[in-house]
Amino acid sequence: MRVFYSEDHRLRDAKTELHGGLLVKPFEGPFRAEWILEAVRKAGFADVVAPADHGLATALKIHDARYLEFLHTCWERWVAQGFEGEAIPTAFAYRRSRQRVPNHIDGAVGYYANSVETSISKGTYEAALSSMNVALSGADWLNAGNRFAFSLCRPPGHHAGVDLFGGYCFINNAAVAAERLLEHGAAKVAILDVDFHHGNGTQDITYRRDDIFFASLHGDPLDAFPYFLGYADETGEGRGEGCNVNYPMPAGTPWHVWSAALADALARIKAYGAEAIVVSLGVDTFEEDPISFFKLKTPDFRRMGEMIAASGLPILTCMEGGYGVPQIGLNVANVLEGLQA
Ligand code: Q9C
Ligand code: ZN
Repeated sequence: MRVFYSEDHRLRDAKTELHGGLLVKPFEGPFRAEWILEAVRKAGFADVVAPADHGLATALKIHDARYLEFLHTCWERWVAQGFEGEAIPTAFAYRRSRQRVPNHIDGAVGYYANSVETSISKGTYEAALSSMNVALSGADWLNAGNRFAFSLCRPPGHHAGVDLFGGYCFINNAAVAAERLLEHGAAKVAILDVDFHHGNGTQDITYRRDDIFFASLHGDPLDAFPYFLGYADETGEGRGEGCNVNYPMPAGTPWHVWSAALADALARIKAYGAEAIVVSLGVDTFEEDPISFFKLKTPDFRRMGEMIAASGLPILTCMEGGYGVPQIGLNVANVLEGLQA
């Protein structure tokens, strides 16, 4: 298994997250990638490679061009406005309002946001691009005929929609990687999202498509972020009807319940006829995760990898969430070990 990793993830180092009415140190910070890389190396995954620069061509098939331009220029526009803190949205394109992009950066930030805990800070765009390149390089490793790649993406991507950022995400790394597999000739691919949170961005991107099957296992949206998408009756639309499946689960969900949902998702992916799986790997399903409510234990992550590998398909694993405790590293390493067991 080749591991793709870029030091440029460090450029995403926001000082503020709006949490419980306070501006706190973000749960999503550079230390996460450090913990994960260290544990993965310690587990014997020594083939760690920097990504190639892939430009924007594939990203432009996933994201709106004006949105990418917004991400590119947001910080300099925010600073030019004289604002002294990080860019945090305050006004939104709400129900029954017009959907036009304001000229003022304060309005543009709100237009492109799906949640407000995620502030845009200096270097965010550069880090998000490096994370996308990490995912794309993993996709190309599969395109070259290899069965496994681990893309240690940071910042994560699965909450980023066609033209939306939030939930610590800016560019949807897994979706861009899936597009890359299709560009290389695959007819059908699946994105399997095992992060604790619903992959609302990925679902937004893939909902009307029949060439990407999307399956997500997550905390019930009635009780968990991102709240407004991820119900079981969201099955896809138009050509994409039947190509989306959600498994919302309640607080306290343990491995034996969670793994039954995984088995069902894998059966659906097989029936669909996917030629490869992009795994959106969040280890925030861990029992000690500070912002989540599932009860997976460290050895369960190895079983998770084994179950996914039993599909027999090529697998690109892209890092998504997982917070708070250094065991996130071991949990990720366990998934990788399970995959190639
Ligand atoms: N302030 C991912 O796991 N809600 N994103 C935070 C604590 C947002 C999670 C609550 C959670 C976003 C990639
Ligand atoms: Zn998550």
